[in-house]
Amino acid sequence: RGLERDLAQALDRGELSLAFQPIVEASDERIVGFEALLRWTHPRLGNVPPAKFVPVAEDTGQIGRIGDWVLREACAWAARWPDDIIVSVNLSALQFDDANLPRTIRRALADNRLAASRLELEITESVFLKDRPATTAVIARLKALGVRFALDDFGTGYSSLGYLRKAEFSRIKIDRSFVQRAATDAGESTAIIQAIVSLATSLGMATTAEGTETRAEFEACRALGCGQIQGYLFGRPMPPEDATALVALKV
Ligand code: G
Ligand code: G
Ligand code: MN
Ligand code: NA
Repeated sequence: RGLERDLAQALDRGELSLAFQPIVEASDERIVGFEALLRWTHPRLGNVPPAKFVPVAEDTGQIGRIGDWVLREACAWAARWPDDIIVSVNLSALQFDDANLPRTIRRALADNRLAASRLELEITESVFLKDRPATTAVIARLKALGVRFALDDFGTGYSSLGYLRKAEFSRIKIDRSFVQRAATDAGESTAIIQAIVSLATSLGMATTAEGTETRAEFEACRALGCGQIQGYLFGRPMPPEDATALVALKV
């Protein structure tokens, strides 16, 4: 399709950009980091959502090049933020097929003089679906550098808990489908969030509640022990300059 041909040129034509969404500490609502979210402004179609073009990038083998750019760009922006603000980057499962991934990340950190502890990588359990022995090895190498891993979209996938043991995540990101029902349903979503927080806590992992749009959702998640909160309530994904200004004001 035309989309894959256009995507092949998007990077060189400067059509890709990052948007940063704030992540706040539940206790005091202070910004502690930003999630980097890829954006494509197509010359004719306008904004194409990542849900549409990331799969195309994966199918056509372009995700490696695009993913490397995302990592470098995210680290470059994070280097301008205060030292206690982290950046969270989504990685596709396919990026783990590239043996150079640890080197790319080491370089992105070094070139920007960014401490590894300020980079968090978000992966979904799909990373473990294909049995790639290399994946666990790559994660171990990156963890040894000091990079942290978060398990994204938790609760929506294949619901095998074995990979929690395998990969030693620092954080579980609770999918927004639970968060958004927590304030309204008969208690099922609350019970699920509670179970996830309890599981995370006993495994030594932190939690982030995603997709928090209302004060009621925020209060519910905080009361359930979610340590960090992300969602439109605290900010939509925004241009890098706006995110940077937001944390510069708070120093
Ligand atoms: O920002 P938005 O809600 O439209 O993102 C939709 C999906 O695209 C999310 O699942 C998100 O994880 C994914 N996504 C956003 N940015 C990136 C990226 O840089 N790399 C990868 N692999 N996925 C991304
Ligand atoms: O899969 P992942 O968690 O990476 O996807 C993040 C996506 O969630 C982004 O595309 C972002 O735009 C979206 N998102 C972030 N906060 C909210 C929210 O409060 N409500 C909704 N509906 N989507 C959100
Ligand atoms: Mn994510
Ligand atoms: Na998510």
